[in-house]
Amino acid sequence: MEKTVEARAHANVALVKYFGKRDLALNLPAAPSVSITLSPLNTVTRMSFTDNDSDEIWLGDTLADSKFSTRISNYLYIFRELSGEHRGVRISTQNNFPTAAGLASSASGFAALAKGAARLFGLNLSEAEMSALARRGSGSAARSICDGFVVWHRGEKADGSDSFAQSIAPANHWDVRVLVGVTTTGPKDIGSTFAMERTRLLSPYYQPWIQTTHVNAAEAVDAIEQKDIEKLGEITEYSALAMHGAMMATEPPIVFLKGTTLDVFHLTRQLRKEGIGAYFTCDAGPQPKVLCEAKDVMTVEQRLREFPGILDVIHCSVATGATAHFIDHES
Ligand code: 2P0
Repeated sequence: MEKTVEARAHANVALVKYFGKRDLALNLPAAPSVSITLSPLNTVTRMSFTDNDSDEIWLGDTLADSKFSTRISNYLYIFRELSGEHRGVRISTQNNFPTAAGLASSASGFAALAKGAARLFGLNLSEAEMSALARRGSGSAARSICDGFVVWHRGEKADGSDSFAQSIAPANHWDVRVLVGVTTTGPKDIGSTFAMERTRLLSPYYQPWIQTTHVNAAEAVDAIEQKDIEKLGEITEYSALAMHGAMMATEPPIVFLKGTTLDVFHLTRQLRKEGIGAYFTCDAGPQPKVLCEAKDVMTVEQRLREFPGILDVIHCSVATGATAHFIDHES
């Protein structure tokens, strides 16, 4: 019986967003980004070698379609080259949250896959090397490798070896929460990679967006170190709105925000008027996310749950980085 690896990685939410690449093939970002690794949103992936050279990819109980399987097989080629091992791999992967609805499933998915594949293929890698490999699968996956509060460096090198994420502070550094307001569970209309490229090529606000992101990333790191929720929250809102502003200024425009998403942004402003430190963010999808400290979370969650258009609320805490280990039983 082939040995099975079980890998687990959490999703992450960017407070300072990654939105634009300096290299499309290597997923090299045009600017740094800053994130929080989030529990309970995770991907669990089991992997073992097959007795032939074909890969077999399962999404839960369903065999993946050829487009998805090809993306995974192409990605595994990196591990085959590094290890010299060319056997096929059987993979079964499961998210505990909706896929492709702006909840960063590719981040936890590729982080778990990278971590599991490194273990299966017997590669002994540093966390920075691990993060850079996860990045090749999906940019934001670089951050899901790491513990707690995370910065992903832009890097300067053409080969991307200096573009990896690292923890700024561990998960227990500061008890902040992120409440994800679920407005829809269906797949989104356009993918974030496509939206990013179109924004880079067509938005007149792309260069200013990238310039401000450099400054905001450095300030967000300081705010996290100082546990300054007001400073971090203001940067977080600015980054999300500036990213959406840049993409909305393409022709034709890219608009992920729905009415409910924007209404939740105004809810956070109202909460702040009431003295509660709640701050809005949103990724390439319609789900609003609200950042606050643990002391305020019960109030913020209640207000979000009763808000019109919010179907559900996922209450997230700061999580540790990705793990992988061999398990005894058959996958
Ligand atoms: C982020 N997003 O920083 C930003 C904010 C979406 C909006 O990273 O092309 O799936 O695979 O590198 O990582 C989502 O983009 O894109 C993302 P690729 P990815 O979280």
